[in-house]
Amino acid sequence: PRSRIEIFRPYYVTSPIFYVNAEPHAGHLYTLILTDVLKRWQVLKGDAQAALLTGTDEHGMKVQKAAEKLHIPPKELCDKNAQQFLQLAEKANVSLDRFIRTTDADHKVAVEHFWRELKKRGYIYESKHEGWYSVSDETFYPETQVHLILDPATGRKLHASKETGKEVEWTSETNYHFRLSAFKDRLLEHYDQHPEFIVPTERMNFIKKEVEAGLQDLSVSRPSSRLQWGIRVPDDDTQTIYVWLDALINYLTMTGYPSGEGDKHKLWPPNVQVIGKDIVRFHTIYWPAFLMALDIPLPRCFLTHAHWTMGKAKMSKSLGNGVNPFFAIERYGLDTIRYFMVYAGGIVNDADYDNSFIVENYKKGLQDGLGNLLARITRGNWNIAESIKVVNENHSEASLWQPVEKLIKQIDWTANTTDLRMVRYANPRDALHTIVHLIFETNRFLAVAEPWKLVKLEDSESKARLHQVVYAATEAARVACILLQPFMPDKMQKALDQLQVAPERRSFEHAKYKKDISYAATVSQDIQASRRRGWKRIKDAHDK
Ligand code: ME8
Repeated sequence: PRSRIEIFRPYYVTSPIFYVNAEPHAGHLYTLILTDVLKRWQVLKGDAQAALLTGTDEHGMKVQKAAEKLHIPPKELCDKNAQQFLQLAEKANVSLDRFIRTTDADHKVAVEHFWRELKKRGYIYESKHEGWYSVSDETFYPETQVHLILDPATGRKLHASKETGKEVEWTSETNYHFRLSAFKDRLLEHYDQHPEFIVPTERMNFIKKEVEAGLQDLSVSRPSSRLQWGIRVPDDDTQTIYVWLDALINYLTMTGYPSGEGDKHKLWPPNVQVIGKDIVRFHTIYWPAFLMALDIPLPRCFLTHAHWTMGKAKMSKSLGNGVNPFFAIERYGLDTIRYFMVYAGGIVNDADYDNSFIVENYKKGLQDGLGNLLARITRGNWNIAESIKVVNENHSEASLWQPVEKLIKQIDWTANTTDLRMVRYANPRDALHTIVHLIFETNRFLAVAEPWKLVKLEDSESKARLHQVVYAATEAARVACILLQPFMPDKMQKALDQLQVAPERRSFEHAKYKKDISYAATVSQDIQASRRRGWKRIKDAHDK
C-alpha cells in the first residue's frame, strides 16, 4: 500500500527549521542531507523547478530564555545562530531555494493571516489552561506523561516528561485554544486513505494509536507577559502565538501564502517533508489538523527519520554531545560525510555515530567499492573504446556470456529500483544501498571474469569475451556514477568527467545500459590514462 506516493511537479521538499538557541550538530546535518538528496533526485529526473526549503525557528520561550542568560536581545542571538545554520547548509552543498527565518517579514504576514482564518472559522477559543509545560520541548504534557525525578546535577526533586526527560513546570493561565479534538476522525480517515502519509510504517502505526486514544484541544498562545519573543495574537496584544503554530506555517510562507500571487503557490502541497522522529506528533497530528481547518491541501508525505546517537544516547544540544558538523566535513571531506550519513544513518532505527564508522564506510563503499571499480576498469591493459565498438557492432543477445548478461540486466534494474525506493518509498538510504550493491556486484563480476587474464589470451573466444566484460563493467560504472550524483555531487562530477560522460548526458534518462553509445566512441587509451590520474587525485585527497 505504501507504493502510492506519486510525484507532482514542481517538486517541493522541506527540512525542519532549527531552533537557534544552540549551535548546529551532526543530527541537523543529517536531516539536511536527506532533504537535499530527495530534491537533487528530482532535478536528476528533469524537474528544473524543484524547490527545497530550510531555515530557522526563532521565536518562543526557549530562545527567549537562552538570550536572557546571555544578556543579549533575542534578535541578536537569532541573527548570530541563524547564520551558522545557513553556513552549514552551504558547506553541505544543500541546494536550498530559500533559507527562511520565522522573524522574516513575510512569515509574520502569513502567520497573522492563518490565525485570523482559524479564528474566523471558529477553531480558536479562549479558556483557562493548566498543565505541565516543558520549555525545552515547547509543549504541554498530560499528567500521565509526567513523573517526579531527582535532578542528578542539583539533587533537587523536579517534575519531568517521561518521554523526553525534560523538566516541566506547572503553568496556569488564560490563553487561546485550537479545537484539535474536533479532528480525530478526519485525521484517522486521512491516515487510512494515505498509508504513505507517514514513512516509515512503524511511525504511522504509532501516530494512529496516539490519535485513536483521543486528542485534547491545544493551547496555541501564551500570555505576552511571560512570552514576549514571538508574534502577537492579531487584535489581542496580551497574547503571543505559540511557537509551534508559528513555526509550522513557515512551509506555507515559502509558497507565497496567503497572497497566491506568482508561481510559488504551485509548490503547495509539499511532496515530502523531512523531519526527525522527535517532532512527528507536531507534524503529523497538529499540522494536518491546522491545515484541514482552513481547507488547505495536506502535505503528501512525511519522511520521519531516526536519530544519531553517541554511545546510544541521542545526539542533542541539551546533552551537549553534539558532533560539530563543520569539523566532520573539514576532516573527512563533504561527500564522504554525505555518503556516510545516508548509507549508515537511520530511518527506522537509530544509528550510532563514531569516527571509526566514517572511515569504515569510506573504505568499503568508496575506496574498495567505487574507487576500486574505476581503477580496475581504467588501469587494465585494454582499450575500452575498441571493446565498445566491437560489442556494438556484433551485438547479439544470443552470444553474450552469461555473467555479462546478468550484469547488464542488473544495470537497468538498479536504475529503476533506485528510483522506486527514492520516489515511492521516500527512502534515500535504501536507494543508496541499491546503487552501492551494483558497484559491489560489478567488482565481483570482474573478479570472476578476470579480464586481466583474458587480455593475455589470443584465441577469438577470449577476445570476444574480453570486449563484453570491459564494456559491461564500464557501463555499470557509468550508470552508478550518474545515479550517485544526488548523494555525492562533487565527487561524481569528477568521476563522470573522468569517464568522459558529457554534462548533458548525466541525467536520469541516461542511466540505462547502452543509452549512450556515442559517449563510448570518445573513450581512448589517452583518456584511460588521464582517468587513472584523475581518480588517483580524488583518492589521494581522501586518504590524507
Ligand atoms: O525541533 N539525529 O528544531 P531542532 C538526527 N524548531 N536528527 C536530528 C538529531 C539527531 N540526534 N537531533 C536533531 C525543532 N535532529 C523545531 C522544528 S519545524 C516546523 C520546527 C534533526 O533545532 C531532526 O530533523 O530541535 C530533528 O527533527 C530536528 O533536527 C530538530 O531540530
